[in-house]
Amino acid sequence: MSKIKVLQLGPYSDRDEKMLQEQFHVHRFFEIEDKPAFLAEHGSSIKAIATRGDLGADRDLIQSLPNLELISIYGVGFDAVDLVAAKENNVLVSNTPDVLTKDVADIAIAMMLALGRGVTGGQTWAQSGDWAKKGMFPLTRRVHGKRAGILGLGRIGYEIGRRLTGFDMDICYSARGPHDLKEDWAFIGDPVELAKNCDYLFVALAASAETKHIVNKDVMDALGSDGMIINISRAANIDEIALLDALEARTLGSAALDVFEGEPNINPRFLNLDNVLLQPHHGSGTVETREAMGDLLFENLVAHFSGKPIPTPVV
Ligand code: 8YV
Repeated sequence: MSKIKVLQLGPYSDRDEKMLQEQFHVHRFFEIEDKPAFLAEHGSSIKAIATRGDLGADRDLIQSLPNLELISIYGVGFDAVDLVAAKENNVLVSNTPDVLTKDVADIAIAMMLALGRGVTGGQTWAQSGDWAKKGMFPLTRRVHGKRAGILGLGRIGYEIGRRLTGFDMDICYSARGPHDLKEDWAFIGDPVELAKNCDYLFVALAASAETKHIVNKDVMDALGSDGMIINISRAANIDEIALLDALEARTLGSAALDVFEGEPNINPRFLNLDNVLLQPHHGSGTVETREAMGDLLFENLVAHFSGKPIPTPVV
């Protein structure tokens, strides 16, 4: 029997690509120069898309594949997939939840500590000879015992909170409503009020049209000149221009960011700031988690084309 045809939208690890290619006829769409010509010739034979959280799949692409059955996302975020177009065209969508939760929470904590305690600046101080020339590294701000706000208490937000309790932090969170928690974390529904009540604001919301720029100038002003924003979710959750303005004017203390508008090309204004920590969208980027994500991407494809329910559908 001929292999099912899958349109692959971006690179994966060698391991994952080999696994996909053994089972499916994979078209590496990102390497094809004349995409419209390819779609005109092969579009009707494609049954599945293999994409990533950052790449998604838009309406035009979905509509140019009339026999598409499944979009399998390597990533938990499905904001870049046009779910309405998928539904209209009876296309299933799967993602890779849970397997990456703890790694993303880990990097959020690492970013808070690294920026808060000047870890990268400290390394430059030691390596550049400034230590010998100038003496002690400038003092930083304490992390433990401070107040943390978590905007979006989903799986990742919750794991961030669990880790923060180890730093004796007072924790508050925003969500659609209060969660039934065993922890004594305070629910503060309004993002501006949340920001007023914390020193470190973690942005851990699943992005949607509803959450676009939820972190706006008012939230930044409420956080203030000693406050820090840590974003491991999606760039669209923050008004990035307002963020740059606030960081430059120092009305906001600092920001640690794993995600950017237009990534991987980031706004050059970020490059001149000393109150930021910039990471290349790698919250889920450990060998262990990326293997688990690759396995889930593959398992969803295999299940569907074996006539079974997909293990991790996007609801
Ligand atoms: C990316 C992510 O998918 O899970 C998500 O939604 O954004 C990430 O895990 C990953 O970086 C691969 O692009």
